[in-house]
Amino acid sequence: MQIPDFDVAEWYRRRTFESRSLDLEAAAWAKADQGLSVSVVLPAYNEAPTIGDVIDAVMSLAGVLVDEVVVLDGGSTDATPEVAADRGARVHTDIGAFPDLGPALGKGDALWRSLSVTSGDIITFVDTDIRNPSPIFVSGLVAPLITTPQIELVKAFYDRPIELNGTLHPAGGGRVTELLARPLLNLFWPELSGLVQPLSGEYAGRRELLESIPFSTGYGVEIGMLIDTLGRRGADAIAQVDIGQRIHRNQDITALSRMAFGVAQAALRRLPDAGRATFPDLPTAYRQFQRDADDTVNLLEAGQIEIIERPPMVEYRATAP
Ligand SMILES: Nc1nc2c(ncn2[C@@H]2O[C@H](COP(=O)(O)OP(=O)(O)O)[C@@H](O)[C@H]2O)c(=O)[nH]1
Ligand SMILES: [Mg+2]
Repeated sequence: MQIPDFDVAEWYRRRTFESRSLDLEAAAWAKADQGLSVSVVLPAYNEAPTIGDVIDAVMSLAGVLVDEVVVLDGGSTDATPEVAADRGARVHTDIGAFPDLGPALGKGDALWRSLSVTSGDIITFVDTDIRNPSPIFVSGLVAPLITTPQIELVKAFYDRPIELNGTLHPAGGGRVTELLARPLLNLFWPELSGLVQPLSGEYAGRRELLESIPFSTGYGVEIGMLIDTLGRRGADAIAQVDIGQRIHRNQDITALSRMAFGVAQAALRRLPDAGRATFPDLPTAYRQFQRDADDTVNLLEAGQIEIIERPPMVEYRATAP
């Protein structure tokens, strides 16, 4: 099967929202009208310095856009569970959620287990190492789900500054995203090439969707979820929201290398099922984004990056005029 032609720019226009232009009040009314409940799941492994403020930001929406806040703790050895409980979150350990399965196999397994200890119709996942948390990380993600029935999964995107020697540099973060995930998606799943941050840890989905797809363990969970949602529900079921900026812990290159290996496994394993394991004509269009001075993010015209194969020199010499 060929890689399908897909109008990325058209999807981007229809399915990209700016958090500042969402009507959160209307979303809160619509949520009450439809009787929808929202769970927030916070995966955490040794996040005591940051998890308290993340919970406070989420809790500010309690009773309005949020009904339940649950921390999935991966066996932290610091004060993460105590801080979390103190700020009003319900704390589960990943092993407590499924004792028969033993300790969770990384982040994706923790998120999968969270489905069994939450009850919301909509589940929002938020990383707990965020240093600039804000309620918009939750409200901005659930609003499009509440107001648009066709949308089933909403991903956050943002600038990811990187901290080098104590100084923040804009847009230097997201190395696994830029060097692995987006190139892979542009090659094999161009329908997902309009996602600015496909690996973002902040996203909301409908329980019905999340319970019907597999979860990759570890750091493969986000790319696997996108590919499976695309396969089962189509590109229009996926949307993204600009949250502005996110600052979190930047991992060192050896940790990112392991992360990239997991992300690659989750993506490549899905090629045969997606019918994309044979590829006579790989796409050459590559999508990139630019944040303007007025802070809107734009999808740029696709650039063409075509790699051609020069024949072995002995063959070339033999046939060259
Ligand atoms: N429960 C649980 N949470 C985890 C595990 N590994 C990472 N996390 C959490 O998942 C979130 C994302 O992990 P992080 O290491 O920051 O990944 P990155 O943001 O992609 O660099 C953070 O809130 C972590 O605390 C795990 O094995 N179990
Ligand atoms: Mg992080």
